[in-house]
Amino acid sequence: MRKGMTFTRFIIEEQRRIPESTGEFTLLLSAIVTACKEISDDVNRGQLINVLGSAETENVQGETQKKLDIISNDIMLRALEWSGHLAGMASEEMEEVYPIPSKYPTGKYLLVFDPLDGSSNTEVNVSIGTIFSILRCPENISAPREEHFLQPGVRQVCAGYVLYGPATNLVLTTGQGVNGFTLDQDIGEFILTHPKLKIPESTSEFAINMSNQRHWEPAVKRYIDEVVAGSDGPRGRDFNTRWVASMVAEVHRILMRGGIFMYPRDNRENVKEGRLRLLYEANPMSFIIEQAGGASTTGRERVMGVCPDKLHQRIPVMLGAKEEIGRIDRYHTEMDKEIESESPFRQEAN
Ligand code: AFP
Repeated sequence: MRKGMTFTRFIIEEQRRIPESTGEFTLLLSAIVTACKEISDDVNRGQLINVLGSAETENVQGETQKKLDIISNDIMLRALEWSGHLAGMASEEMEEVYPIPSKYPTGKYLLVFDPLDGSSNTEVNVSIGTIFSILRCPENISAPREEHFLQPGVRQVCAGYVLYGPATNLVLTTGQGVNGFTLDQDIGEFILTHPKLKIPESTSEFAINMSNQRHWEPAVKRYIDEVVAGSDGPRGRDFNTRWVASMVAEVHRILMRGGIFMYPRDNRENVKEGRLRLLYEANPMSFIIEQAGGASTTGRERVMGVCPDKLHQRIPVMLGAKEEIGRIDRYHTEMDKEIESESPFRQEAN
């Protein structure tokens, strides 16, 4: 007899707590998880089934797609389009909203996803993952367009990711805390292994791509200079750094042992608005982090408060331990005040 509750039992018990629930959401989650098991299997067998390497195509962001990006996207679409629970889907890998084919019934939810985040890591056998977010389709809309997906993160019904690493983990929130599951390959079921995940408020571990240092804004430079100075600097203690270049792996590490993750905006042309995608990466991860007791910011506002103005919008995101995120926010506020006080208009007014 195996220990731990299966994912199937977990979601059915959660559904029973809400007497008016129709079961539609439970079935949708179950279909998403089935799709991720299929992706997990392809990722695992990678080289053996010839799915690694570049597909020699570009996605809407102008990034070269990996074969596995396209395969994973296709698995998500095929596993979910027939379910009857969705009114539409949007993916990081597709330029436009994916309508539910007319031969299938539609439902009341919208699904947005990044089918394979961190896919630049596929050839080196480093952890990658699928990120998803479920929104409600606005009332009386059966064929949603882009504008119907442009909802702030606070309106997410559910967010989750599946990490394909040494083990396959599913992490999920519906706004009632965060729970983590591990795939038992022998029985093909996720088992609840990390109930009620919580992030420590303080940390001495940070993740940022240091090679972008010269492009950062002064507030980020100041924060990183101070933590790198360690016990010789104003923070008076040593910090440790990690960078996997796979947001799913970074967020998972933060949920397991604390820390912060930063991908700030910088002055490179393609990173002026930020590097990560609001709908597919920043919002779902922010929902999970906040529900685990952490915080998530652009440096100037709460990520989940931002109202998206386009499907593939990018955004700065810094998330994790509350105390450090609070400090990063403060450094941005102080920087903006300083810039404002140096403005010639302000000096004239004085
Ligand atoms: P890919 O999916 O193209 O590998 O991008 C991964 C990602 O969106 C995120 O998961 C990483 O944190 C970040 O980009 C890595 O970006 P850099 O390559 O600029 O470090």
